[in-house]
Amino acid sequence: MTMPRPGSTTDRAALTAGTWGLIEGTHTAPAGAAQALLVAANMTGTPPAGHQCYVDSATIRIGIPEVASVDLYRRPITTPTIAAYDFETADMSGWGAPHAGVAVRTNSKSHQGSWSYQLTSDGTDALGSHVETVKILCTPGAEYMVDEWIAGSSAAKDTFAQLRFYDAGGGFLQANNGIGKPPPGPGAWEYRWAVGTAPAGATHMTLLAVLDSFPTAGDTIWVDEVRVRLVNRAAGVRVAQGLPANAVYDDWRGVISGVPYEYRAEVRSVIGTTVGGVWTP
Ligand SMILES: [Ca+2]
Repeated sequence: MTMPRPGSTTDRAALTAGTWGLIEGTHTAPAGAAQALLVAANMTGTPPAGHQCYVDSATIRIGIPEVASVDLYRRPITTPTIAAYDFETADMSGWGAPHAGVAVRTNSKSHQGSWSYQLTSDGTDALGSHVETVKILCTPGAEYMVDEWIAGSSAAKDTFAQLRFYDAGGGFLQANNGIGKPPPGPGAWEYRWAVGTAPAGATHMTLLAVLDSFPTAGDTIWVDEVRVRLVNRAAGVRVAQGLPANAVYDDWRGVISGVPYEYRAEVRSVIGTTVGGVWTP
């Protein structure tokens, strides 16, 4: 018998004979740890002679590290919001018919406030189910950004934001997809965005939330905080550096200047990686 090494943790599952099963776990290296060892296959329960197990795709990777410090950036709001949808009122006139599914406003789940927009796929289109706004005026050559929060019932189905552009006759011209990926877990919210330049002849655009990856009947997404505006590439100025996690910062210039500002946080982890936050008024 091999004794567990200091700090070792076991993730186990009883598997059905002849079928593959995913076994995974998340663990924090204890103080003083310098190395990690992945024991990919360990049959327990005193297996009889000849008992076999197979291992494939054994990986070990760094999870989400602890926050070390936060920098705060500020910039003037030079591209105001053109349209925004939070679903807090019963007015759904900004949305058209859903595609390959049924969509309802719901207070069973929300990212902002109490309400969101829920799309349940009917599984009739392998290319995806989506909800789409009504057409919004746009200017050819202008660069737009839609951003939104999407939750998905399945951690195996991609979701993404999309911009679509139409001509004066309502004809479809172009679609711009954001990055598609599954939610971080079943029912968990994640930020999605898409950027696109309105092509020549475009007079209108729509904003979409798409459920991809061959949705089947019953697959569900929830959408909240959908907004669109012109792209602003200004990096802003850093107004605070090295804040601890969950810090509160009073930006006096922002208060007294009268200029409408927006802010974003840039988070540095204990292992030196950085991730930038969303610009928020
Ligand atoms: Ca909401």
